[in-house]
Amino acid sequence: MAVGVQGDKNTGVTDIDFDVIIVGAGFAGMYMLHRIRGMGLKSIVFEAGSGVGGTWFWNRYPGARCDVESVQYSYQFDKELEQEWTWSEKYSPQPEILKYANHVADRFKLREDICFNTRIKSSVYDEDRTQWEVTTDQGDIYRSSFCVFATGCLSSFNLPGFEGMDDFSGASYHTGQWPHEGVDFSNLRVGVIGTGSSAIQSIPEIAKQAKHLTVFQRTANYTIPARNAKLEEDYIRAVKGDYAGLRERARQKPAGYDIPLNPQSVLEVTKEEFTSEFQARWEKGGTQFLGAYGDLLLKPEANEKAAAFVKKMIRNTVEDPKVAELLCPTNIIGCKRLCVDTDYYKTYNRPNVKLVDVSQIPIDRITSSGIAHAGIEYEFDAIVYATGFDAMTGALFNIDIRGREGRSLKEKWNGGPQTYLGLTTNGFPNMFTITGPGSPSVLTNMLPSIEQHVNFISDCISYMREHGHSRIEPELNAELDWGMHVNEVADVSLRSTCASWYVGANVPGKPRVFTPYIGGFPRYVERCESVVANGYEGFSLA
Ligand code: N01
Repeated sequence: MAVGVQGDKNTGVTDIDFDVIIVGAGFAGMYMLHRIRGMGLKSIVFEAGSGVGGTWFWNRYPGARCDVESVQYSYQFDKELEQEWTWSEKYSPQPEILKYANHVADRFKLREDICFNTRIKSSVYDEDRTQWEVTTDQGDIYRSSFCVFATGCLSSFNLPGFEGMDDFSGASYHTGQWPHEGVDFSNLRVGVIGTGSSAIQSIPEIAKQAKHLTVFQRTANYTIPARNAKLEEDYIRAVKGDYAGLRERARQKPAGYDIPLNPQSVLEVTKEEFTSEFQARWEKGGTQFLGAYGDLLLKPEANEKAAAFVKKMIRNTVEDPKVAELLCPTNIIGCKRLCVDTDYYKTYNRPNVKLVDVSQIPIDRITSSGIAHAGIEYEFDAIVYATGFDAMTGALFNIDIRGREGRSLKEKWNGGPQTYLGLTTNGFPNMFTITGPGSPSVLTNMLPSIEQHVNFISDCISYMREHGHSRIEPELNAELDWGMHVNEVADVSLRSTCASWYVGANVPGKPRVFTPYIGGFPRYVERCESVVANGYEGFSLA
């Protein structure tokens, strides 16, 4: 199957010694580079793609857009940048977000220190030199005092090993590795495997083009209408007039995202009241639906009220009752990531769209002409794998990372990731992960979470220089305590109770651990600030 973007492999870099090597030129790597350069240090970014943008560089499938409102899914470190950039829609489409990433790269002249089309193969800590030795896919070796992995949480795509995939004579695509030139599905018979966020965004768009579309669903997902819209000038003016206030309000919210949250219990109000609240939030659209009541993700009986409302909306929308039932999820709403869509359920009323349930009998195999399932062979011209990612650890494990005494990160994390604050791990000195496992990351608005991590790392490096330290590493006890805390808070939430990618359930053989920190952005920031205020408590500095 042909995926990926090829490009010029020549790095063109002549120096080999850096203060900081950064891996990845998405939003995390770009801001990291900007901060490090601002400190007068020498840094370089290695990026596998031919351009900046990370997630937004690779995920170009039809209908791709962010489901966090754009005015909040943006950098806040530079006030002029905030004022000069104007978002066109409530949820901007992928090309606009990529344009923003490119604008930032140009505005801060980042490209000159980014080495594109270069994948890092290994990163090994050299104890004698107290340096990281980083090797590229061209065999070039670079060294640095610090190594920062800005490799993304959802960047290593997951392609289930269906038998016969290479036999298919048509075209194959993965939503996370979409061809840059786009795909024309006109007059084609298309099969889509998966019904997560990427599928739910792309299915309505593919259905409009394709001659026929068949969707293979293993688990039905909850999705809320986006109600996307062009942003009015008055709204933009108001946001730009009070960006500081918006950012501050967002910082106080658990997801670092300013949406209306009602702390009340749904179990304390009447059916009329909660139905009207759910209806209002359904009409408003987006993930704020789950903010309707404070206990929706804490108590199954509370969750059931919201789930029942969405199922009623599905049954009201989908004309064929059998298809409607198949689309009604049976699990907790919000346990798997809540999706946001435009016309997803309505798409199943189209005569050219068919839903196939693969929950009881798995897909048998891919054949030369399509997909075989339960004794039927479906014929396709194109297959779209919307099968997600090896989340949180996949991109890190694609690199052979070795710390003290040659210990491999993959081996250390064999039973699940172990980190201190999701930023560092014992045995791997001077190494940082941005939005790593054990940090709020994917449960928050990624942009403020990225900025908070980059600021922590930059301030830490400054502190070390000011105090004559050249080495930092988290203490094992601090790491174990943090791990216990991450697990404790996860156990309180219903989010940890189903087979989602949050617990690694989508990748066979992956340890089942709830990976992100669910204690909330404000609590996490407070903890990081207290660590710093106590002279980098939990870290050993030398
Ligand atoms: O991936 P997913 P995604 N046979 O893992 C199915 C973010 N995101 O790319 O649920 C049959 O959610 C799998 O089935 P099941 C967001 O955080 C954000 O859609 O495992 N089916 C599932 O239906 C999101 O959560 C945005 O039973 C198989 C699907 O493939 C995350 O990225 C947009 C299968 C994978 O869904 C990942 O989303 C897009 C098999 N063998 C993504 N293996 C926005 O901001 C897997 N599946 C809007």
